[in-house]
Amino acid sequence: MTVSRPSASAATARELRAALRAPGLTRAMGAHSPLSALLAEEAGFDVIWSSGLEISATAGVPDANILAMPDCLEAAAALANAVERPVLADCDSGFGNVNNVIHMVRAYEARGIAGVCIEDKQFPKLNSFVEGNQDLAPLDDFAAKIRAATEVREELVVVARLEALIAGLGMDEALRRAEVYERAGADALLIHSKRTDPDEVFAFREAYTGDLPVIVVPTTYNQVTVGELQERGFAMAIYANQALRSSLRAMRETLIRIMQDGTTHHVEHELASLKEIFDLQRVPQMLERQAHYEALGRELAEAGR
Ligand code: SPV
Ligand code: MG
Repeated sequence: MTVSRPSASAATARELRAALRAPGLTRAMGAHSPLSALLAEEAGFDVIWSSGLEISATAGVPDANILAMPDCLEAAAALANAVERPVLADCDSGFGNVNNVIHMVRAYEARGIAGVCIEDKQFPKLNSFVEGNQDLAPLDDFAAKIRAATEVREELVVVARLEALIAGLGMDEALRRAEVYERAGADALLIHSKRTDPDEVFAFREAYTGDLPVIVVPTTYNQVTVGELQERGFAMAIYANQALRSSLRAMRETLIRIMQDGTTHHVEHELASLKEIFDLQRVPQMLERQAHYEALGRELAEAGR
């Protein structure tokens, strides 16, 4: 998509760390492709969330560790290569045990990712909104992963994601784990909830007395506003899958119309123009570069005559 840039991991990791500590709410948008990451950046989101759900769905498989670490890494690295903003990568439960986490942290950092988020579920994990096994990893196992991740990284931000509320284990378990993950060295906590109101995450934020920035994913409690989250003291909101869901609906409806109508004429006005695609692909810049180097080439050839 864009010309490949050298790894920007250290700079974007510092940017992400600062954003998590800055006053005000940092907004992250889920992406699954460089194109969707570019759109998120263009819309003004501060951080790109490399979403396991979106990447799996785009590959046509469940979000259940069906894709392996290298698949997720390639997808996240492609986002990081396309945008300036930091990429925070969803790394599920770390793709295995502490050894997998160590390998993962080094690999992600080497590919220009700013931060990784590891959740305290068992491997293989299942998407938090799917009914099924949401069992947590033993506390010591996950604390070990967080400690190892923070000891082997250079600058990479390490987010510890708490799934106690998703697993139905209650607030005390979430708070107990939060305290341990903080002691283990996490840079931030992500508290996940599948409730349709934000009361549970508000209660967590109020009861958590530690020093780490707290991140939320307001998918099901989508009535919550940036102002409310900011007021409650959250550091970041991740809008994890809205872009994919919006494009899915649009694609499905367009395809059905084309099939029904026997022409694309009636949907044409609803579609993005080819120019919009060319602009996102940076075609004008490519042609400009080409003209520049072709002119230089002619000059060099002239001088050699
Ligand atoms: C993802 O985007 O893959 C996430 C968020 O992990 S959620 O789908 O809410 O679990
Ligand atoms: Mg995920």
